[in-house]
Amino acid sequence: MVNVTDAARAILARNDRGGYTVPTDGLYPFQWNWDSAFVSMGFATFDIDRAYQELERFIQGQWNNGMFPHIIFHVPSDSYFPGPDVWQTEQCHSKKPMTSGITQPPVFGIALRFLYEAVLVTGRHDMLERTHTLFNAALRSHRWWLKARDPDKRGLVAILHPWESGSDNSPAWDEALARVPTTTKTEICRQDTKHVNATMRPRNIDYQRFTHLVEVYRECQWDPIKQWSHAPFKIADVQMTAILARATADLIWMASQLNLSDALEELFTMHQLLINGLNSRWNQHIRGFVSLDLISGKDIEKPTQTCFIPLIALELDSYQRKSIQEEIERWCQGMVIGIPTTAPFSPDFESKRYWRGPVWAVINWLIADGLRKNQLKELAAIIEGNTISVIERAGFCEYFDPITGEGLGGNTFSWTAAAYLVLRR
Ligand code: 9WN
Repeated sequence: MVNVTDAARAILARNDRGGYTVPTDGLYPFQWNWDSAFVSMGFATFDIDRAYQELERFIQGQWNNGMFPHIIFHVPSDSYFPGPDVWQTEQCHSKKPMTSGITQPPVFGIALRFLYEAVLVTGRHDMLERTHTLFNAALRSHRWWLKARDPDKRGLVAILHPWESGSDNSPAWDEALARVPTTTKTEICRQDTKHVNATMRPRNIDYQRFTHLVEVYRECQWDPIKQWSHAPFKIADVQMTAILARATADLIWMASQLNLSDALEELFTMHQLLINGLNSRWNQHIRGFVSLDLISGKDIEKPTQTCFIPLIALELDSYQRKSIQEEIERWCQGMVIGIPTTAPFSPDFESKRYWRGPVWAVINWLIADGLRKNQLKELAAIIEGNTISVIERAGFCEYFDPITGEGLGGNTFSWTAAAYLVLRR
């Protein structure tokens, strides 16, 4: 019988393109932002040099203004839409690899701490300079987040495109996305549905709106101030904010390890702002945290995994803890595997369609981590155990049907392999 840990390492080796890892062969032929951060943690369980390399290749795509783009197009490929010809971001990152024009969840800072902890265990002293370089890139990117995506200092950072959330077609974005026109100047040549059954992917109308948004921001020449004022889609996202807050806490830890007292003060201020912002988003009815639509001014009361992600950054009070525990248990009732990304009792739930119900290993990883941080260790262990066993049964798939446990989307997925390696330790 093949050892599953070896199989997970083999997935990472197979998706290695020379220092960076593609999410999976064919469907996603480039380096993705939050995928790479998770993948680096997977590598750190057995090859710390390669783990560092993953982040080092990633920061090659950092923009002059500090933004970490969501895709780095290291080498051309025509198996993905939209490619660099659609984004047209050359002026933002002179002499660097081509990139997309939007960002993704800042898991980078969380990964950097994870990697540096592994370095400390090995007692290696030759990684300091590399660590400093990565830390500085992370700090610049956090500054970009606050400046570009929270100009009103609410303590909540906004997404301007559903792709930025990483949960592209989540029901959480439905109402806001419905206001975005479906007209596009670009010819939409979807490649994803050549790799994966269309019923497991976003719909064509979603792609029209996704592409329309890209065109709006391209016309703003990717200038953050212009984008902010022209954005037809603008959501203060609690998932994004929570990841940024947690990553900021991890950078605080890094700064104290590295004796960077100047950075510490700035990071503390950033962290407090984000924690206050997140705390203000507790919603009694949903029994979780909710995002805010900055265009309609409305709370987004959709039961999606987003509501639980703030656990990774916050210390909940006992009432919130109990509510979230009960809610997660309720969502998992009758499921072969939890946690569904949309509550199964919601009319929006679709067990096979991408972010509208399927279980994602990295989301379980984050939520389990948040549960542990909040002393809900038993529930965390159940979720981790279920994630490990579904991967052992169904393979390293992109996501899983919570009702049947079937593996869906792309297979041989890098971040699913990384999740396995980290959760199985
Ligand atoms: C758009 C790579 C990425 C993940 C996202 C996931 C999916 C891309 C797509 O794949 O998004 O960025 O084309 O569908 O939604 O979370 O980072 O794995």
